[in-house]
Amino acid sequence: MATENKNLSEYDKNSVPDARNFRFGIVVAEWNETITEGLYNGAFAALIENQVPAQNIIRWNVPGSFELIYGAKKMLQTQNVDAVIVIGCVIQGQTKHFDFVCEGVTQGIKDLNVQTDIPVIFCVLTDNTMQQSIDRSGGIHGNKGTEAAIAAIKMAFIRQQAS
Ligand code: DLZ
Repeated sequence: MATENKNLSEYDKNSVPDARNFRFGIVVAEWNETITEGLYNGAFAALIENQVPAQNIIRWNVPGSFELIYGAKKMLQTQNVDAVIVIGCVIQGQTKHFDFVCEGVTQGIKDLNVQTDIPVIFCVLTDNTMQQSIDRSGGIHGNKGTEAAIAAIKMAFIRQQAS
């Protein structure tokens, strides 16, 4: 439930800041598309539920999770957003590719958070099986996209208050 924004030191962790004037970018990987669409739908619905106008939500697609870094960087540079959410799903296979993609995207998004002023929220599932990803993208373990959207609102608010 959105409440009137207070300053940072008064903030209650259980409430979600007023998000109606924020703009969000969402970068979505096309690999494991059924999962990333579920995560996107959860994130989009949570932003709308918190009064973010639909036209303030900018979605871009990229091929795979590794490309989320570049997609987020260009989103930050060109779209005047208050926070970016990156959405991907990497599932363990027979080769070491899983480790390289997970390591690359995690470090890349971390670097963006260190180097730029706009928060980038990490919504990349790194699971052993497809079922684990199904369970976390709108299944029995909820939707990590929803959690990412709430994190994005909170971080946009922190940036605004700390500017
Ligand atoms: C190549 C690859 C593999 C094997 N697995 C996944 C995956 O599970 N999830 C994902 O998002 N992307 C995967 N990719 C694609 C890489 O992220 C990337 O798109 C390619 O290596 C091209 O840079």
